[in-house]
Amino acid sequence: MPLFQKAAFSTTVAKLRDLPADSQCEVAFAGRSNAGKSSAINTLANHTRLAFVSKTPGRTQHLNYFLLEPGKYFVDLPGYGFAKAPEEIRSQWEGLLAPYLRHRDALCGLVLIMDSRHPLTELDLQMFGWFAPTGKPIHVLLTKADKLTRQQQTLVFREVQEVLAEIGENFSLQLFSSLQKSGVKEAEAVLAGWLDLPLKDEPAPRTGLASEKKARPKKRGAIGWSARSGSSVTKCH
Ligand SMILES: Nc1nc2c(ncn2[C@@H]2O[C@H](COP(=O)(O)OP(=O)(O)OP(=O)(O)O)[C@@H](O)[C@H]2O)c(=O)[nH]1
Ligand SMILES: [Mg+2]
Repeated sequence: MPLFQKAAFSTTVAKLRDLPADSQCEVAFAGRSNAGKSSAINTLANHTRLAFVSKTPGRTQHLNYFLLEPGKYFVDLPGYGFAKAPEEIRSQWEGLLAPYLRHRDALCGLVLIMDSRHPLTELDLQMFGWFAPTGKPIHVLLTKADKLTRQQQTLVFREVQEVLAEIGENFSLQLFSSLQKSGVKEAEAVLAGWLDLPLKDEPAPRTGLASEKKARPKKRGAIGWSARSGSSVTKCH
């Protein structure tokens, strides 16, 4: 059974004061609007319509909480980069997202979703720069990998890997496809570490994606790629 199969919708949060008080450890999914955040949550939960997926960008407007185990959650965040009135964006960031990302103690790591065809947008880089000071880990999913050839996958993996290595240490990276359900085991292994959940089917099998075979940097973790040397992983307590 997939690790997050029991995920169930819990609550939608529009105001900081409504954040679940019982959360000990939560993983948030951030990224550009339409990048595939909600789809990735559905794929990890092995569920077709747990998180709301839409062809219209900007549909996830609040923080949607999905309960994994008592006290442990996935959080689907509103996407950035969708053309809205600037004051709307500012108030959403200042009022909800910025304080959430910076100060939420229960947040144990960020999954940053990037469309593998359009990675590292200016807003993605801003997000890295902005979240990195928290010292918490970021795991990048280069999603919609099904839209790329193997060669393109390898190239984009390397390109993003190089940029992340320059930015900092607390990053890891992998290719992912919600359509093909590829990269699930790799993501599970990283998130299980953050959430302190036991992995059921070890070891994680190879995804067969090009990055696994060709892009092996010197400092490589057990799965995917991690910019952090050594094996320390943030866990919730
Ligand atoms: N081919 C392909 N399409 C995908 C994949 N992941 C998501 N999509 C499609 O991309 C579109 C946006 O997906 P969502 O999961 O709603 O994206 P989101 O990041 O949650 O978007 P917002 O909530 O608007 O910020 C939908 O049409 C999905 O079907 C993928 O891995 N492969
Ligand atoms: Mg969404």
